[in-house]
Amino acid sequence: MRGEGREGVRIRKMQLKIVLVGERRVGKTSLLERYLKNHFSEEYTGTLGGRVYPTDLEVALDGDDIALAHIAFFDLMGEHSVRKVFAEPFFFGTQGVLAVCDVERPETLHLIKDWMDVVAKIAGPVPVGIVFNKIDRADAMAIGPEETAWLRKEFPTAPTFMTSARTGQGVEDAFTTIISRSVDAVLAKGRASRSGRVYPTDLEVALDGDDIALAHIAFFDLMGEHSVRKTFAEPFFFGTQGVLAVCDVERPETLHLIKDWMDVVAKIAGPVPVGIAFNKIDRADAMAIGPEETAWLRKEFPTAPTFMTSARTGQGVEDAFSTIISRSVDAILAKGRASRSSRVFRQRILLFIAGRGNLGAAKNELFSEFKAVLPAQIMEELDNLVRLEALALDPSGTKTFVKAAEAPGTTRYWATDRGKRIAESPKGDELMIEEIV
Ligand SMILES: Nc1nc2c(ncn2[C@@H]2O[C@H](COP(=O)(O)OP(=O)(O)OP(=O)(O)O)[C@@H](O)[C@H]2O)c(=O)[nH]1
Ligand SMILES: [Mg+2]
Repeated sequence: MRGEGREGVRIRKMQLKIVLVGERRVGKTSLLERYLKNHFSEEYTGTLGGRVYPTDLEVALDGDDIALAHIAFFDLMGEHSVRKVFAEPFFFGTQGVLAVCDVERPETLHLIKDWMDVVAKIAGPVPVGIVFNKIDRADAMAIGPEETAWLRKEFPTAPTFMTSARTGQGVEDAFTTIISRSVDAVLAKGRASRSGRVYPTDLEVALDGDDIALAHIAFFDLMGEHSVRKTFAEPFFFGTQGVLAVCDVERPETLHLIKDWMDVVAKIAGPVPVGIAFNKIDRADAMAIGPEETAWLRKEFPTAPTFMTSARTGQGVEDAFSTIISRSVDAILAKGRASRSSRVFRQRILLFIAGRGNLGAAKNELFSEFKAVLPAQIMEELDNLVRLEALALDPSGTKTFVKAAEAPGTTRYWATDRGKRIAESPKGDELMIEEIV
């Protein structure tokens, strides 16, 4: 089957945030461990704060189209006080939810509603799946017709799953369903925004020339507490695209401690633009930051712009924010340019292999042909070309898929008829991978 009016496969790349919510001890961490690592532990340690499990998945779409989803599963501690304090950084940008209860404890089902209310308030209406976990203990099953009726009333459209993280039963189904519903929701949103109905404009940023970026920006204001940072580092900083590190001119130690914050952010989000704000400069008489601190700063953060700000008078504030915003936008655009250059590289690989005719080319030969390119990148593009049906692992062009990273070095690739045609007269969009944001 083919997508309407279009020849060939389309690859659509996207990022997804899926959160697991529910009371303590219901089995959120266990379900993730089972799904991602096929592992189960009887022991209960409890999640301290939150963890993020990133994973890459290929999801089949209508026709032959494929979604390449980079999914971050957020596993949060099922603690009400924590949810109350950190709801915004936890749930902002959520695109799918698995709400988990424990069949042995009916109250954990009813409390799902509180979790969902908080998520919906911050992330809006997103796909939800309800998971009844621990069904291996069916003898202790405390969820009957009354609970089921309540559920249908409160969540009329949510699919339900009977799972056991212990035996694995139902786990795959729960995750696959919520992933595919979330992918559909993200694509539907993309279609809506292309048709101009949804306009996520919060800010316009001027770019080089007359271009304008419309940026939907979320500012995260986090508590400056080290114990909190330690416990919640992953859910707080995952996906960060820019940082404004703030110190207090009256307390020089707050400048030095910026380094600890930045180390944690960099570990989780990678290198992102940073700005450093020296705040409270209206109290310049109390200024405790001198040449020594400035020298240290230049050494530790050679490229970071600094700002003298006063939240009280407003001085420098606009400048600090607009600088960090425009640097973050630049960094994102640079990533986009990198993805265009991968398209060019994808084409070069195809040309090379098509040029080999019936001989095809082995993975190892490609590594030595494209020495300047990292093997990981070569393998990624080989996979993309197979997904796009321009290459095949068989001279007859039959579509089978083996990840290049898992195939031996002698594995050979051949150009398919479609691949040969594209190699002869590339039209540009045939090897395109659409990035959905
Ligand atoms: N029998 C059985 N036990 C399970 C199952 N899933 C989890 N458990 C056990 O239940 C306990 C709690 O599991 P966790 O995955 O840590 O629960 P959680 O929801 O992540 O808890 P918090 O992180 O504290 O919010 C552990 O002792 C698990 O071994 C299951 O399907 N069957
Ligand atoms: Mg847990």
